[in-house]
Amino acid sequence: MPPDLSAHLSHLPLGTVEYYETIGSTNDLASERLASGAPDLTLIISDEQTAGRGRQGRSWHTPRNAALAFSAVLRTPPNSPPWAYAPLGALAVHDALADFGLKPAIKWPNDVLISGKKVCGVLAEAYWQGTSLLGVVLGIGINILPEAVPAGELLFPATSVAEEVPGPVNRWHILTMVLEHLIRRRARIGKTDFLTAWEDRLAYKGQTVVVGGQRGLLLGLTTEGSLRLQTNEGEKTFAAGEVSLRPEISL
Ligand code: BT5
Repeated sequence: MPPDLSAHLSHLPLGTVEYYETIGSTNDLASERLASGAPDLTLIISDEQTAGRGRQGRSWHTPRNAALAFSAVLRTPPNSPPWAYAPLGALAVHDALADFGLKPAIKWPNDVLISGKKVCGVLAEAYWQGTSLLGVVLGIGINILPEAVPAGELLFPATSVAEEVPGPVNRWHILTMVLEHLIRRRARIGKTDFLTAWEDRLAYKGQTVVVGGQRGLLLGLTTEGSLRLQTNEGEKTFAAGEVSLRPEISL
């Protein structure tokens, strides 16, 4: 593990921290660790991913020396709502980037944008034992340098932290800040201020967007984290995982 990385993380209440120069997907290894009983806040961090995953079978590009890619094993308390973990990751990244003076926004449900471009993707995967939630693997990918942004056609325009902040950026410092926010915010899951914080940081609020082929005004969130849209046929709600969102402007 890079000494600089251990020094940054030393004050945090983490489980085991594993660092790799290259790996398939940090989420895959973290799910193995979850299954084999790894403690809460076990972290798998990799410089490069050769099979980084997005949602619904999409891929996530993580070349060498350019990105921050990690997955956290989260042991979930009883009755914890599984849908809260992707926004937990997005909130933590949002607030960490805001600490650098940036003005990020969360593109519902799980992307973090800067200047309207995607800088981070979150992949939360829930693992069940029968009907009880065993835990969640929370995977976070942040583009640090411009090389992290894949060349060619993307679902959504993308950027990197270095393109947005003046001066050098240390990815382990960003990781530390994300983890600090994550640990703090996690205690608020299930409370109204968790939803309010998410809603306050949503991109395109009050603007026309297209969700699952439906056009409408983005109103906010339901108490279960679904998106509320005012369409011509009245108010509709969309659960995360079923649909993706884009601003009307990109049509
Ligand atoms: C996501 O999926 O945005 C979730 C990405 C989660 C990645 C982390 S990295 C650590 C952990 N280990 C993993 O294997 N995954 C997690 P989605 O919303 O489905 O977006 C995927 C789409 O984003 C792709 O189809 C591309 O169009 C685009 N994309 C791929 N790599 C990108 C990048 N580095 N920056 C911006 N866009 C990217």
